[in-house]
Amino acid sequence: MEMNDFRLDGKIALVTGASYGIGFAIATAFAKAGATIVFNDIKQELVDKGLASYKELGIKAYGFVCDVTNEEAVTNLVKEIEEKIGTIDILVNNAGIIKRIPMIEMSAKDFRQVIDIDLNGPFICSKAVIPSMIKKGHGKIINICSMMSELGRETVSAYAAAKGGLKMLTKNIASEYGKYNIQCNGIGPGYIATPQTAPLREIQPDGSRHPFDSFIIAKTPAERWGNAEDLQGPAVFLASDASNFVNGHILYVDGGILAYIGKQPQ
Ligand code: NAP
Ligand code: GCO
Repeated sequence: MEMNDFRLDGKIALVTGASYGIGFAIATAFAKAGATIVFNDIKQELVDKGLASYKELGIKAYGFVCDVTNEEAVTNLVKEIEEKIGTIDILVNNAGIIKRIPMIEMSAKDFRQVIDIDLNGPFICSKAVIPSMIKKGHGKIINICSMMSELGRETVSAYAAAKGGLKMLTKNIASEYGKYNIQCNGIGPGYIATPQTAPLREIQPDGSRHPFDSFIIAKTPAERWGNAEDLQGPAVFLASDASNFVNGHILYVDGGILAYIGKQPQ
């Protein structure tokens, strides 16, 4: 093994939904490791915001407006990237939403929207990039799963179903395309402080921590929420040649929460 195996020089990475949050952190780490960054978001103003944020870090990124649930738009995006920038070596299926609604109060429409973005989106994007990866003789797909790929909790039925499905889609892509030197793995973040989890960390009217915030601290051996930067090293590893024999694996980056029964209430 050479330490260069952990580098991404000369690689083109598409990170979906990467104007900010976890996707942005992963993309910036890829850029620092030498990759060319391409990202998409669903609104032009978000893409512009993302481009400005990357530029502030000295990163020349390429941004596109594209909804990951729109197969024609994704196919055209991949074609445009291949024509203008080059073949995609690394795909990170990061774009995702969550709706926190008690299941029996959730409309089928809301349930379907979460499944569409969080599970169909990764299917559509992976299907679009794999043919060129096969031609090129290598490829890396990283699916951003979740603790909810393993555990349930109240109000997140659609999200858990999607992320559980994404875990198995990861294993299936690994199984079906491993022979073409394509590795497909997942990253399962724990509770990460991003806009998506902001409602769970809101300071209460009396100035106290949100009950869920305190709950997560008690359930996490690291006794803290994760931050998006905690995911950067694992993502670079799974995107690099250093992980060429790692396939179908979900790497949980959760501060130990999945291993821990939780702190005894005082
Ligand atoms: P976030 O802050 O909500 O960012 C999600 C990004 O995806 C946003 O830029 C969003 O754009 C974009 N997006 C949403 N729907 C899209 C679509 N149809 N097509 C393209 N882009 C779309 O979320 P995050 O916390 O960074 O999470 C990123 C990923 O990590 C998600 O898959 C999430 O499920 C997963 N995850 C998060 C945590 C956590 O604790 N934060 C833990 C485990 C896993 P808009 O702003 O327009 O919606
Ligand atoms: C929630 C949170 C979680 C995190 C993450 C945990 O409401 O429980 O949003 O789902 O986003 O997925 O790994």
